[in-house]
Amino acid sequence: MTVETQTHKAGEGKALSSRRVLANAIRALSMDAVQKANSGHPGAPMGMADIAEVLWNEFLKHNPANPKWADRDRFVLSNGHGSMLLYSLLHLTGYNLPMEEIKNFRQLHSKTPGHPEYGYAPGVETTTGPLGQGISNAVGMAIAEKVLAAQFNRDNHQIVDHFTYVFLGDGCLMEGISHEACSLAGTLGLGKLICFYDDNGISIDGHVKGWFTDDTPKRFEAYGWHVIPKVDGHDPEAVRKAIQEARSVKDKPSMICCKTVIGYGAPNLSGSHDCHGAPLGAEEVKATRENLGWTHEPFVIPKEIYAGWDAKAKGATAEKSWNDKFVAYQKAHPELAAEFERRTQGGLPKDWNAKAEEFIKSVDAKAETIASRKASQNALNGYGPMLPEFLGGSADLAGSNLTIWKGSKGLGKTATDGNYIYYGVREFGMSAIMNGIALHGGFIPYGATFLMFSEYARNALRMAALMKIPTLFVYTHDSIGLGEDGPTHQAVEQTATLRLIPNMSVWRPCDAVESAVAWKQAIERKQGPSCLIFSRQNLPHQKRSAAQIASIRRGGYVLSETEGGQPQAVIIATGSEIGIAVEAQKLLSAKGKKVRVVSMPSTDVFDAQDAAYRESVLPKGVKRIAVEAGVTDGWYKYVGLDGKVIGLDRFGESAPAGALFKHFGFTGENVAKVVEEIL
Ligand SMILES: Cc1ncc(C[n+]2csc(CCOP(=O)(O)OP(=O)(O)O)c2C)c(N)n1
Ligand SMILES: [Mg+2]
Repeated sequence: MTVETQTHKAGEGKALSSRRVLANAIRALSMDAVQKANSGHPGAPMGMADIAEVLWNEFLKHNPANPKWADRDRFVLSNGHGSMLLYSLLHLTGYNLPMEEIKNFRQLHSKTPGHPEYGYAPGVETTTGPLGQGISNAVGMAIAEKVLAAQFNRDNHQIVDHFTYVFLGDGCLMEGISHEACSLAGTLGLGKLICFYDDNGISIDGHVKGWFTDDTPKRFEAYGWHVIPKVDGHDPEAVRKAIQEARSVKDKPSMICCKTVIGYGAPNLSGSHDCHGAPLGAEEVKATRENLGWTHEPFVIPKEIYAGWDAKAKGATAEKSWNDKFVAYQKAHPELAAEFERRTQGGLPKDWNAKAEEFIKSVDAKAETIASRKASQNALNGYGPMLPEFLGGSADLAGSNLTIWKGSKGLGKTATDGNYIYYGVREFGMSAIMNGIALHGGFIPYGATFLMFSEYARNALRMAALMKIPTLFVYTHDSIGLGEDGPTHQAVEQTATLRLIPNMSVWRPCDAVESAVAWKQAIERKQGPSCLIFSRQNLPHQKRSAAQIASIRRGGYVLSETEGGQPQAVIIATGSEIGIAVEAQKLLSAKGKKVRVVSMPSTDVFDAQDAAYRESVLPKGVKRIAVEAGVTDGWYKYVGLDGKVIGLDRFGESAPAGALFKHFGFTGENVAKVVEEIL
């Protein structure tokens, strides 16, 4: 098949064919880089090259010299397997991504990993590859833009005003999360979200007609989107018109459905899943060159083609014009402008630390016995007034998660002054949307559900940790302690598995004071996400000295020391089991047994402390017992093989919490008995 027979008139006319040449640069770089790496996905970049050329050369507001410019348009490649499309665009338009990096596609220490990884190449807005999450991140970015605009724009001062563009394929649309995120995007009327569906009829297993026959335009219309169907994705004029139309619709997100040919230009493999995820092969690469009329050697781009792509001057002008706008804004609204800079740079308010410490002291003074979820809400009320960047929410469990604080106001299609998102029953969507909000900047997103349903959201948590972004995941109803709802809702293995995610900080506080500290630590953590895990049931206040309160932030500390002399044993506990550990300590003390209680609300934070500190909390040679109402495996690294773990290596039961704690041995008496056994 020749280019002409594949395409749909697009090659006609001088202007159009020069556009085609620009697009072919993407095709050549993509097929050559995949060929050199001997792995990768040439099909999607070659199929979407013409769409990308129009979007990037005519519409995208960006400055290659400053990929972090606050008001740039966001571009998300949700079909992240097509990474060479993005790398080609970044390279060609003038980002700091030299040809060496393209040549090193998929190699160790390159900036061009197999899938676009946030933090590697400049201009990559989010890590994509796990299908469906990129579009969901983009929904978060569009929400962030909308809310930030409402908070900061003033008459004649539109300093927040950008689009979020997304490329996505059949895979993203098949994934359930795309339903969660796109449904909410419709409800919220995210008019500056513009998506391009790569409707090529192909996914890995072949022609999608055997497994994906949705009427996508109707589906998105039903969500309340503006849908532009049947656009020829190889006709730049059609693509341009569609983009113009999409940009003009301000109250609905747009879905531009582009008919494309996967691997466009490859004479024998285009239109087939064979070019989805494998090098074309030397022969086909050669034939594609001929078919496209691309006469240049691999990784050689002629000057005039670079010139056609170069976005540096245009980008500098665009940013300068924004900078001028910002200077005028600074003059008219100096405080807002300073606040905008603080928010978009991710800094905390000047008096944050002092005021937060005061709040923690006040919580300690109250000495309340309350559920830690209630303590969490109190913390939101304590910190919220200082943090206009809070953008909270819950997946239809606001009243249970207690994530609404006094300053919360629901976000809606027209209620753009909201700071609280009713995510509906969409745990995975919520989590990926929060990641998008965090990536956009200007906000601290937090969102909640029952701890059990962290499972529904799991890969978004992993992505937050991988991207090193500060998303806050709030989980309540943290163990069998939730009682009557029974084993389907009782988290047993979740806390342990969250702790297994690298760079995830996990907190399971034991009372109101620890809850306040956990929130503070999570808010201050900028290099990764945190999970804040709270109880449904009341937890007793623990008495602490000022020094002990100060050590909570070290993740683990001596909460209750034995009276006199060295302890014979250390009980380590977290959350709701701290009260039980302290009871056991008392019972043992009455029998003359010297036992220390260590509270360990965050194992990862404790593990990061220096050896001397860890030794001071858990001295070598002293027997240890861990108590946590969950699976036991993770605790053996602290108690050793001669220690004991009182946990739950089975699912719970439906019964009142008190009865369950007793039934499963979470009582002061039982813990004391086990301690005596090992002494
Ligand atoms: C969540 C998830 N599941 C599976 C995969 C593996 N995978 C990568 S691409 C792909 C097919 C995607 O089809 P489509 O989006 O139509 O891409 P095209 O072949 O058209 O480029 C699959 C199943 C993945 N990356 N993410
Ligand atoms: Mg496809």
